Amino acid sequence: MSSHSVEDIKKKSRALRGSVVESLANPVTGALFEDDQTLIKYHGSYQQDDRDIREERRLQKLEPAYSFMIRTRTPGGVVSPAQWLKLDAIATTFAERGLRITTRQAFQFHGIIKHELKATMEAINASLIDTLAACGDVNRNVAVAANPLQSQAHATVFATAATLSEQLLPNTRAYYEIWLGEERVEGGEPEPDPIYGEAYLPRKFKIGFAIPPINDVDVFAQDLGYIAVIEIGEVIGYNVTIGGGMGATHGDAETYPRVADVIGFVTPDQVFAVAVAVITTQRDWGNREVRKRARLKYTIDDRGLDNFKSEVERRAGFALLPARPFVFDHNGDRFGWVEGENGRSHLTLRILSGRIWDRDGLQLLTGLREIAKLLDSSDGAQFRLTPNQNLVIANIHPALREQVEALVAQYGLDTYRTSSPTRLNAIACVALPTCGLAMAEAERYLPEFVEKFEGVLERHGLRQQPINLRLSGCPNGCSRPYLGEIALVGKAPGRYNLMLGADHRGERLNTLYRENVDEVGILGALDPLLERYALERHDNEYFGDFLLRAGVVRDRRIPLEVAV
Ligand code: SRM
Ligand code: SF4
Repeated sequence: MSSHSVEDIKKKSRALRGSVVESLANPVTGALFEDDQTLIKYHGSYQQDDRDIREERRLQKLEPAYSFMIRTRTPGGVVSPAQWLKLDAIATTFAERGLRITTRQAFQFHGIIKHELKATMEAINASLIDTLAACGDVNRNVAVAANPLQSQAHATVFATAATLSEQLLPNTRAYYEIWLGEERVEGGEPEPDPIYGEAYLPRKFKIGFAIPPINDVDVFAQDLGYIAVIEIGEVIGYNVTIGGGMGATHGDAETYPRVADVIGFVTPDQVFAVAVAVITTQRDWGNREVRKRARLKYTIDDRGLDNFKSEVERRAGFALLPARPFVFDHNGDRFGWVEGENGRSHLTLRILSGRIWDRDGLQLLTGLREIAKLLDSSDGAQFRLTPNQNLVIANIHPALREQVEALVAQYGLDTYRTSSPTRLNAIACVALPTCGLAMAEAERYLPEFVEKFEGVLERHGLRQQPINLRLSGCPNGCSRPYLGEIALVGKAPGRYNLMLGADHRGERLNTLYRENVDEVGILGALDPLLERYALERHDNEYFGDFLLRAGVVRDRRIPLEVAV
């Protein structure tokens, strides 16, 4: 869809109302009217169809099997056990594919049919979680380091992020009217929106808070990032990053992934002002003519980083201080039990591709339900989604630890104990069958690919070496593949671009190594490189860093065209 039409739809929408109510009431089709398909994103939902049966239905002259995906706005991915139980019940009642943890710490429900959309939205809101602005050209779910180690810092950073998420919501009542039956003031004008205006942002906008030394949020992939600076256990402020982003289009050098730039330091009380300054500058300067060039990263490259930063400082009304030193050591998760500073235990579980369901011999949904029931009455216990699609059960009272451990073992939730490090941190986006943009499999292919890849690692004595592996079904990059030491980016069914050589800290992009290759081609390309790595690597040298040192890839920290 061209920028023009999306821009028109937004402006004419009367603050995101459009004709969603009429679309929902239309009994003739399982779809919404076209413009409402755009607007519903701002309410946290996407219209999709089951691509596995698209062709079959076409031949039968049936409309596609339309259904809806709903995404929650859950800053930092934190919910209580009681909320977990409600979300589980919603997934069981209305959705088809269980609960899905996303790479931005949201829950997704897939396969909800149109006439149950309102009931599902009501049920989500009844759990005190909403879906407003989870998608669309607005600030999305705010990601926060899931870090279970520094409990105090996490609590502070989480609170800041949750407040910011609230402050940056669009100022419309449309959501409450359409889904929750709020009465519209008769003849009322659409609410003015001081941050977004009537056309919202040119494109989606993403914020992440990192707590070094773990870069689990991939802060350099965010439009706006805050890197917590902690002194003697206190968060004294944040280094600010701008202009990260992953999305690209095959064969279009105008689009590319980009790592963010660090532009300075702010104190905690300046977090909101700097966010509003960055967002409104992007609102006013961003490209509304060419949608593919509308992300903040392109605005910065087109207008110049220094220029953009000066405008942000002008709008914020203060100058950013010089950035403070920071060090990241990795962008994955830390699995198993850790003791928090708060006397509580935290357990990080591996959830393959974030998919939680009872299927294929798994009982993940049931197991986590039992754990949630156990923790429901324990004060402070939390379920925390990680940006790597995993799950932290946080703040477990010492008296309950053994029972949690027993349930984890009973329901097979302890795969973190036996999985190879590469399998543990591998990420795959959803892709087929629900994603309308997928060109190849990702989530459904990950287990098979990892197994074969582990075989290659084994042959070279590298099974215990953590290698950061990411699969995306298309170049949009929802698994942040361009920050993977190894990434497969979907090109066509069974075929991928093989990208290599990012670092382990999420600071350096990878490079295209083989184009449009199948599994044999991928494993065949990796085999000799892993052989060399096994023989030639320095102590503690990661695979991506080795590939750079060995000249197999080049440093793409400065954005270049995606070499396709
Ligand atoms: Fe994404 C579009 C899934 C994180 C970049 N993404 C989509 C859609 C909605 C497809 C569509 O537009 O029709 C996918 C729905 C699939 C499905 O069936 O569920 C989808 N994106 C996801 C999730 C669920 C992947 C996952 O497996 O976890 C993640 C949901 C995050 C959330 O909770 O909000 C998800 N998407 C990301 C990320 C990673 C991140 O944000 O940290 C990126 C790369 C970072 C970035 O934005 O630059 C990402 N998604 C995209 C893009 C490319 C944007 C661009 O700048 O070009 C699209 C396509 C678009 O917007 O046109 C996209
Ligand atoms: Fe879909 Fe592409 Fe995102 Fe994967 S990367 S979920 S295939 S849009």
